[in-house]
Amino acid sequence: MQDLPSKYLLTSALPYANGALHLGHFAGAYLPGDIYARFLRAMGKDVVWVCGSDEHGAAITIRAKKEGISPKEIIDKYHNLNKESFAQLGMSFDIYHRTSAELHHQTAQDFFLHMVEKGGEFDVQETEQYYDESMDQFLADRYIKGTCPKCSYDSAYGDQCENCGSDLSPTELINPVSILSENKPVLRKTKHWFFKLDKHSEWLKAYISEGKLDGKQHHDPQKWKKHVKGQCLSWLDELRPRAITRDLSWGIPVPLPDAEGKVFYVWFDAPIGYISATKQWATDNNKNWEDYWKNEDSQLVHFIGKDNIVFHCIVFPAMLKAHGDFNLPVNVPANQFLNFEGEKFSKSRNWGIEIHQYLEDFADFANKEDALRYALIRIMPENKDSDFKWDEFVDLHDNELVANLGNFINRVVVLTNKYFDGIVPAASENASNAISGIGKLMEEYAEEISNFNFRNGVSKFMEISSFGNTYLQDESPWSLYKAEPESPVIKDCINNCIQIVGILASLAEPFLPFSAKKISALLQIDQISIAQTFARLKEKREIINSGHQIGKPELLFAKINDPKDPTRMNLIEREKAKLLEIMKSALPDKENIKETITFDEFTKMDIRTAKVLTAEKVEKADKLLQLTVDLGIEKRTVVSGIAQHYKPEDLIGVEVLVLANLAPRKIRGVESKGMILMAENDKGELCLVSPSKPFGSGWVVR
Ligand code: B3M
Ligand code: ZN
Repeated sequence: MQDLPSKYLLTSALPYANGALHLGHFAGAYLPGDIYARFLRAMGKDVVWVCGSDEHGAAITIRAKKEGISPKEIIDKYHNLNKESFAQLGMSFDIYHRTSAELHHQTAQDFFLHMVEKGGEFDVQETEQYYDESMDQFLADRYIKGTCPKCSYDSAYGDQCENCGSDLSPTELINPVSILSENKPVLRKTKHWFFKLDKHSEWLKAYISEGKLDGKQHHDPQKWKKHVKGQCLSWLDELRPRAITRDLSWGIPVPLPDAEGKVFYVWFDAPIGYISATKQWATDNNKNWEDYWKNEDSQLVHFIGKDNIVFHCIVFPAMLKAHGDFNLPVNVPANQFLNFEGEKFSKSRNWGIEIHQYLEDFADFANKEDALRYALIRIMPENKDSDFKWDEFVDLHDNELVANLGNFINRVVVLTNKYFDGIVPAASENASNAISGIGKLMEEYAEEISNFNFRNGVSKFMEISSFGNTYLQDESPWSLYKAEPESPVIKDCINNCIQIVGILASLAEPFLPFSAKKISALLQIDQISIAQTFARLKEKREIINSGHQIGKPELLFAKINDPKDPTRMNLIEREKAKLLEIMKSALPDKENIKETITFDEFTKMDIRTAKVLTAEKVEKADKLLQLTVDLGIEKRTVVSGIAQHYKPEDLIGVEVLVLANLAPRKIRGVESKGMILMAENDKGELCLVSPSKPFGSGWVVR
């Protein structure tokens, strides 16, 4: 493995303090940061990992209005809740700061003023902005909802469409309404500071695509995830000046005489929060924050979810460069999204589980922290979206953590106690050759983690445990023990196994810190750093010395699905039952069940399989697509109201079901002959009904 740099500044996205975090957030930006921070520290590196609450922005004031309390009450509540849940799951932040802190306000204002003094970075422009006359205030982008001009989704926000992910400005919305009053807002003139992002596009291109900065190689662009680079590159051609001020009362005041009543846009001050958090940490620990932000040897890495890529790879780097003297990120290993039991996490539908809820529901489950960490690492959405399922959570825990890792460690501890009263037997010379294969696995483990491939890293870790299990099984010291209890072969085997357990205790730290502690306690050793483990292996020294007394056998983990003790499985069943209730409550009510029809009535419908040949939008109709379908017997034109749910290009070649004998109708001037069958859920989403395997056109459905 390549030598790693020695100094790091790591950041994880500052969560908005307006709500609790769910498993998707946790797997996206925090667990990966923790794995990396713990790994680097255990490799002997100088690491500062900062995080904290993002306490400005319209989302917080909206929440406060809804709950009828002050923004301050909201941020205090969620700052504490999130901080506490993180601590319980072992997030090893060096500081969990908050952007309402005085130090942060000062830092953000100074940062801005320095940019103003340098000159050339801002344009002050008078623009027209939406104003809610009934509430007597300008509307932040988040306070305006309307129809997305790109995908026609009808609840897009003024800054972003959550359906198609497009970045919007409020005036682009079709039929905008104020969230505060539900009234139609009017346009009024106001003045704002625009950061001239477009001016930075040339060097940003070199930085993103080639990893070059100021003509020098800054980082290896090959090490950036494809989806991160892809998203950045698609942005770089369209950079425009961005307003970084807002007419709001909640936020950091813009410190200029002609900016009264204005605050910074939350995305201007939030990333500066990484800097203020580092400053606070440095003050608390007698360190110099600039060593981490300005020293060329310090590596800046941002852990985030994919919805924050643009801000961390383009906007914030441009701010840092415009300010001058700051390091830019060497990598932004953003994750994609985690879904929950096949669907997006949804607060309004109560779909998903928040981390504090998990901790409460599973309070009596001894291994709840590492069980969750393990499952989330194994399915981490590193390069594409993934899905959390309770059944898989149980499988990963029982079949891997318990059956592989727990089982191996338990067997070794039991045998050492049984054969040697718990004292590690001395091995003969060269005995360790039998397990030398582990060195390679360890190298691969470290390589994968340093490249942010945590799924692969944890698999390598489990391979070491499998290696141990196989080795122990192959040696089967119990067969020899009956005939020859003093045999050196048994001593070699047990010594080797103890070394492997020692390695596992050390290497578990980034992924399973709670188990790492427990295993070390079982071995009666102080936790050994990963760097130490590598060093001892290289010097051919034992990880755990012969003659050392280990502890008595004690089960590390218990299976969740244990017929003899259903307590843990009951917890899972309870979670699944909750979901079932949510699904049931979303189904159309019984009154909507239609009256009984006869079989003859049913057979009047001529339903057939068909293939979509062409699809295009119908002019001036948001919801309609005009399709040509191959019905086997003939080709037909059908107009279908699915434009908000399917892109035309995604429909080509799809097999669908068509009600072929529906009387033709003219829709928007187009004659539609037949109807495409679809299912509709409680959110009004439409889904095509298709044959479950490629089936061909024209076959009758009955
Ligand atoms: N609070 C957005 C989010 O939680 C934002 C991140 C700020 S990181 C500087 O998605
Ligand atoms: Zn959209």
